[in-house]
Amino acid sequence: MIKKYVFGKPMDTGAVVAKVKATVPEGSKIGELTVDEKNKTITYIMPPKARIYGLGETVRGINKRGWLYISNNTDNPHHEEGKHSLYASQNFIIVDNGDGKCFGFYFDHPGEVRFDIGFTKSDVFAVSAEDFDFSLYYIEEDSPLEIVKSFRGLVGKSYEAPLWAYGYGQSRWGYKNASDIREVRDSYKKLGIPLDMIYMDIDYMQDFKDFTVNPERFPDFEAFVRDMKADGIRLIPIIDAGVKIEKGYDVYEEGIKNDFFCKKEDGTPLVAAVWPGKVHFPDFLNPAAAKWFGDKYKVLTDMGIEGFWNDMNEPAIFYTEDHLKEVFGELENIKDKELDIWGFFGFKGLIDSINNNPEDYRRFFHEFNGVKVRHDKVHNLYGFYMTKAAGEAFERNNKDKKILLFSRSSFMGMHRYGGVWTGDNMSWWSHLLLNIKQMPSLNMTGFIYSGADTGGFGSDTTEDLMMRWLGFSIFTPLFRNHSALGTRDQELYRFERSNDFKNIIELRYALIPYIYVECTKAINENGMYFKPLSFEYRDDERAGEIEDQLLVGAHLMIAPVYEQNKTGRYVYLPEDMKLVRFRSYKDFDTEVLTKGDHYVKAELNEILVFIRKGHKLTLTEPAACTDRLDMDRCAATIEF
Ligand code: MIG
Repeated sequence: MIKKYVFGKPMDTGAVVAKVKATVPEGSKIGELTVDEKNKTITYIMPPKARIYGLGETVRGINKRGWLYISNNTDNPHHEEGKHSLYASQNFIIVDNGDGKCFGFYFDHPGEVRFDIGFTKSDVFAVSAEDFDFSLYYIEEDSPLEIVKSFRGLVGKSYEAPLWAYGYGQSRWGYKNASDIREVRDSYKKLGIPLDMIYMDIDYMQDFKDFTVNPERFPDFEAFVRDMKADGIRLIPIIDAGVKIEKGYDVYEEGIKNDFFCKKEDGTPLVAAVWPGKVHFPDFLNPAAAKWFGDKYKVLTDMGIEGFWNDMNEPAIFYTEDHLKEVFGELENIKDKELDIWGFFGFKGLIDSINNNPEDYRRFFHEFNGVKVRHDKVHNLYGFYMTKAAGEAFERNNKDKKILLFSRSSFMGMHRYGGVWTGDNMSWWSHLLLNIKQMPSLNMTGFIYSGADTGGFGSDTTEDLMMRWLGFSIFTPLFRNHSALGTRDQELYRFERSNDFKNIIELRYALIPYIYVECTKAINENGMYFKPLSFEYRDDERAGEIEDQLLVGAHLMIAPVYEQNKTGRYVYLPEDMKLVRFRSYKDFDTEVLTKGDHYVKAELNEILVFIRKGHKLTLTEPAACTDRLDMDRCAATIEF
């Protein structure tokens, strides 16, 4: 059961699609919550055993208790546990109070929201927002999973990716031209490792201009797209939020002519800088601007492109022209002064304040629902509305096809238009574990098609990290190996144990029917594909604390190895299960294990899968790419 309460004058964020009539609260209590309008806070006193779930893509664990999470979409490539915000804001919470009772709520607000979950005071959960204008949806059901389903009914059906998007994708920031990309294709082919997608990072564009292709690097782009597709490979270009300021560039000229860019108080468009140099930000919140920008994707779909990733849409700001002027002014003041140590740190702070500066997010405005709104008030909607613009354009312009679409920044509601990847992680073992923990939280909020940069984006990966990470990522719907410019090459053919890599990727392809069917179920039933154990085994206190094993679809549990130099791990079984230890889709051994704790061996090339009682796993015969998969060809069936 869902009840809606309205406080102040909330903006319609577009997150909720169901019509719910507002209830007037009686006094300050809404179910278990206490609303304190004077202090702009909603509180809940957490019983000792209460577990808190939700919030989608964040740092830390599946149980969110014990930290301060701030909804404030930020381009921050350091996903350490000391951080409070990442690229996404999903203000959805589930409380399981530990006594068999649970409730959930959605705090619908487009600006900054603080979720202090036992951070300031260990038993106090406090939600606060500077502007106390919001709709609160209070959800009561019998279990956390039922709360998820109810909530998702409210926010609408999740995005469905095309089947081929469940294949394996290779990406790297630094592929410069068609021959670099051909080399990726040929190297995979030579080793017989399946591949479905090669991603094109910003270097494919002409001077980082959206919807352009550099003709020297990609002569006859259309033919190139066709040629790759003949090998079963789709090219997936990146689209950045900022539009380069350049006379004669059609996107810039049209944006100016139609007044589609975000403007400052004085009515002139904001000048920021990102990869293209100086840019304007399209006002995706303005429907006419959104339609215009969305239709631009047609430039690429007309050339045969079938998928995109939207980047830098928090939006990331390297600097704004105005703030840079202020900084130079300050520098002028201190230039000839003798700096004491505090003066020196002040100077250093000034330089560090240049990118993603909070002041800059207060310098520009949107035309939102016909009203002029300062950006920071609706900040968390920007990536959502960019992706919505693209998704709605595909519905208009590409009716006969499913287009792959995912974004870095997100908000509730965006799950209807695309998936997400979790941004710039590092090639760290701790980030493999973070990836494992992020997936079920993303699924709660309807982001089913999601995944992380496998192998890690920043810093140098190692062969063993790549192997173990793949051992997890073969279960994530979005399955992409991506890395940053300047880091160690990490395409699978760069390593020695190519046969083991081949076996792992083939196992993914053998699992695609299972993964696809289970994801489709999660989408159609408003359910989850990745679930924490606690969602199924509610009375099992041990299971409630397990965050490094996940339920995957209806039939399986996985227990990835996420530490270096390990040849096995402890696994907790909440019931008897059949262990399948895969070395490849046709080389595996099985063993029935009883409920309880087990130490389970898993060499570097081995993947642990557990089949739940009364369930089965069917594998198909893998192929070089999804287009060539015969999903009805059964390679093995393992039952318990
Ligand atoms: O400032 O396009 O998260 O995946 O490779 C970095 C270059 C911009 C950030 C994305 C990353 C991508 C990179 N982009």
